[in-house]
Amino acid sequence: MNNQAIAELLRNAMLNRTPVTQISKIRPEFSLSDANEVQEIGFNLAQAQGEKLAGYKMGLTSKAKQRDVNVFEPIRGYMLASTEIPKNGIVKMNSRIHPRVEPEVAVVLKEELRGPGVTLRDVVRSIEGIYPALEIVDSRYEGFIFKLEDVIADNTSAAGFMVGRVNLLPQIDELNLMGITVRKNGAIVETGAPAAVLGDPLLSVMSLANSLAEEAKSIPAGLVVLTGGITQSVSFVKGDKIEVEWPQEILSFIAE
Ligand code: 0L1
Ligand code: MG
Repeated sequence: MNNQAIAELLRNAMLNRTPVTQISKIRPEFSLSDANEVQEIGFNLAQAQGEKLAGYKMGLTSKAKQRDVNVFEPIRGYMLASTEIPKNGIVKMNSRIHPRVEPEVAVVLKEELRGPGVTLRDVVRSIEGIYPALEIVDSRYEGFIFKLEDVIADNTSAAGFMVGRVNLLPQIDELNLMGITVRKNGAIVETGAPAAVLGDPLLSVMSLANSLAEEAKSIPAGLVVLTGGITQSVSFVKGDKIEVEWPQEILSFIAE
């Protein structure tokens, strides 16, 4: 199976809610460079079907997330505009396989960041807003099991995102130690703080800009950047209510 066919397989798995065997099992020689190519082809397929780029994401930037899926390197992917969930909205289960939710910090830039050589100071200077957010991940692989190459090819399991409306930029110095809880049906199931993300989620934005530069890409102003799950992700099923609580704002949804 070539990279084009793999990208089509993964896109169809998402559209048809049918998980597939890990690519690394079908093609043992499948490399990181193949995986990045499949992710790119997958984006082009989505775009050809009318999808729009809403932003970029970093994944596996916290120890909790790395242990969660047994993959120990940060990865990057993209988010499609059609997957944005309105704040306190409904998450439709009929387009999902085995979704999980994770609390994140989202960053929006007021000016483009183009690497290589982007520093943390460059990031801070370029920020328009820092927002409470959550991401829904939904691996297209059977059993939610994959290797590094598999999950990159599968666009880092990206399946949805919600961004809050309170801009935390004025509190940038306190961001790392803000306490966050995730509740499922009222019970606290995860707690954490943004420092779990590389020590500072803004470092995740820096890494993203420098990593995109390897493909002559930048982070444009106005797009959403998800910096990576702060805690382990939390699975949910139809009927569950999820709430991600920050000191300033609660993001919630009901799975229907
Ligand atoms: O933080 C992340 O968004 C990680 C995504 C890839 C692993 C997963 O599916 O949980
Ligand atoms: Mg994530």
